[in-house]
Amino acid sequence: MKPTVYLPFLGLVALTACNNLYSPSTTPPPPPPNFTTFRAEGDVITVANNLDAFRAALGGVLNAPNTAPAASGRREINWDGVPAAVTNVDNFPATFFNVNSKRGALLSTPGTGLRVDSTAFASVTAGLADQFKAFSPQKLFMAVGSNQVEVDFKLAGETTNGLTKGFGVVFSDVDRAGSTRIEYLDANGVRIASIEATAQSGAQGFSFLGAVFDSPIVARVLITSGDAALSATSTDVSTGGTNDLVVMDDFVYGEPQPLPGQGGGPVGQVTVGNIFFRSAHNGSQNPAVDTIAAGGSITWAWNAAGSHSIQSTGVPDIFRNSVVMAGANDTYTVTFRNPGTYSYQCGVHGSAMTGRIVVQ
Ligand SMILES: [Cu+2]
Repeated sequence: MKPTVYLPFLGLVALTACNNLYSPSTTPPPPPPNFTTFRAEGDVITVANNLDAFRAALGGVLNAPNTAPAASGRREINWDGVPAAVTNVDNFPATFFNVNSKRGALLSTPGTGLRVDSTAFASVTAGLADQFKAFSPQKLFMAVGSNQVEVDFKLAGETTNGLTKGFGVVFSDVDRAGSTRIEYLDANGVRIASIEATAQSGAQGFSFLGAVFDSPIVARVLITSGDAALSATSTDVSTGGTNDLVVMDDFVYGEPQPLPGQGGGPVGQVTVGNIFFRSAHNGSQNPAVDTIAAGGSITWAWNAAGSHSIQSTGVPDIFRNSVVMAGANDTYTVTFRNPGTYSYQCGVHGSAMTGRIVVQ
């Protein structure tokens, strides 16, 4: 299926030109960002083709779990590697995919929990045994006590907020157009897109839904998966119930990037704040992770008054410590001649304030 490109501001521009609704001195609001919607429904092959086009639009490669934040590429979650101890239970950890398996996605729900299920949710109620199929066998995902899940993006494995270029989900058993949608919010919480899945067709019943923007601007997505939560008495509209029950399989999204102002600075600059070290170059924070060439320097610059120091932890390599400084404009510079990995912390705040320098 060909992606549909939306240019939502064009209609308003045309209207303004025809009717002169606005005086010339009025500053128009910024146009909503352009995005490309990817949508497909049907069997595995149809949906996989659309998903591949979505991956290509994100660009780059699949970045493996637990690898450091990357400048490009994507992350994926298919639920299948989730340990047995947190499968088929109603309290799947919301932080699992940025702490246990670092992929930059924090989950939450207005419901009572999250569930990764290996029985296609027959473990919730036997009546669902034939309802849902797995796109990537065999585990599926759903909120508990709600049909909504939120995903907040972080730099992979870090606490720093991240922005993704696009996000998509493979849904199982969308029977009703409009029951299932993804809303995209920017870093200010402004909703910049809302797209709906089309109803599935055929025996396998998969729907893919995703959007790719021109640049990384999505801080959060809200997923509405069907009309209702699953429960022990759930019946889908396809078997005489009143609600369209829908669950989720694969999540695919662009590698989360630093927010503007939290990265993009020169190589080797580290911001010292209260209480964090943050790479001015890539936005990583606690730990601030910077890579420089042998012979290059790191300069730490205080961005506010506050007592901190640069203390080498000697793991595995050691460099010279600073004294404790407290001025808003204090700086400290070290030149690294030998390749290695140099971890450090604040001598005042210890492990609450950390960084790492990779010298190549
Ligand atoms: Cu400190």
